This record gives sequence, structure tokens and C-alpha cells, in this order.
Amino acid sequence: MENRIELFRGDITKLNTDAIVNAANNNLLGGGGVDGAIHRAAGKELLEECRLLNGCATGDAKITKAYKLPSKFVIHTVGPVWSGREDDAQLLKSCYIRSLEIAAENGIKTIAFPNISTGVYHFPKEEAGKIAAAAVKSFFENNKTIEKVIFVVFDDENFQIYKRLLRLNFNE
Ligand code: AR6
Repeated sequence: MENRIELFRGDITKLNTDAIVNAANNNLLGGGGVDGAIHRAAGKELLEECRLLNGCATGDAKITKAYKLPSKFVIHTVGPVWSGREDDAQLLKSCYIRSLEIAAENGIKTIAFPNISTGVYHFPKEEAGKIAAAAVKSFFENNKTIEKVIFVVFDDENFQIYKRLLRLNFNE
């Protein structure tokens, strides 16, 4: 597991990992938050490719090119809108696992995730962080091709949560 998971605080659109993951919605036609930032930075060709995908189910993921972004691919996944029901956690886990499966199928070695569902979709951040970290660690148990997963945190609350969950020491 050593060094295969990293934490980055900032804007995911700046990363030059092989893939960045987008926290999209079911129609894949853009939106606010990280989705808006990715579409703005990638340019209108990203939306044109997304139009051909016929949307995406919650918990699933689809891949496109990344156009003007520094990364090579965008993997669009759709997190659950927090409802308090039992399947929220399963659907969020599935976003991470499906994104990693698609990444592996496409030869991707480095991939960056935003904190899916923790913005407009209101998933509790602590629980979402635990699900994300557990999903990636369990995927790594059976996969040797993905070299690095970067958790990208944008807000301070998620930064504090992920530092603790990943037991990382930062000199601040
Ligand atoms: N880089 C990294 N993380 C970011 C960035 C960024 N540039 N901007 C925001 N975040 P959200 P969701 C963080 O709302 O909850 C969209 O409209 C943010 O701090 O982007 O999955 C879609 O179209 C938060 O922790 O996604 C959907 O309709 C995290 O990204 C809906 O929002 C996710 O927040 C999806 O909602």
C-alpha cells in the first residue's frame, strides 16, 4: 500500500495525473461545483463528447478524453444525492470502484478523485471519506496496475478528515 495513496489540497483541474474523476450528474451535461470547473477548464469539446454518452447511472462511471486539461482522461461518475437511506453508502463506494475499474481497463496508472457527493449532494463528509478510503484500499488488494490514487480535497473540513483517515503528517 505504501505511497499509493496521496492527498492534494486544491483544484483538481490543475493535476496532470493520467485521469481525473468528475463528480457529475446523471445527464453528464455539466453543472456546478467540480463538474463546472472541469468543463470550464477542458473546453466545449468535453461537453460534445459527453452528449454522446447517453448519461450515466448513479454509482456508475464513464470515461472521456480530457481536452484542454493537463490530464489525459476524465472519468465521470455520479454520486448519490444524500438521502439517509442504506443504499447511499453502497452507491458512493460503487463510484470509486467503477472509476478504478474503468481506469485499469484503460491503462491508467495515476488517478485523482474529488470528494464525490460531499458538495451539492450533501453526503456527510466524514462518512464519505471513510467510504472513499476503504474503497480504494480494497481495490488495491486485487489490482497492481494503478500506481497512485490522489484524493483531492478542496475545503478545509475534508482536508482535516482525510489527513486523519489516511494518517498523514503535514507540516503546517
Ligand atoms: N477541485 C476539487 N474539488 C472541488 C472543486 C475543484 N475545482 N470544486 C469543488 N470541489 P460538488 P457533488 C469539491 O458539489 O456533491 C454538480 O453540479 C467540493 O468542495 O462539486 O457530487 C454536478 O453536476 C466538494 O467537496 O459535487 C452534480 O449535479 C466536492 O468537490 C452535483 O454538483 C464535491 O462537490 C454533484 O454534487
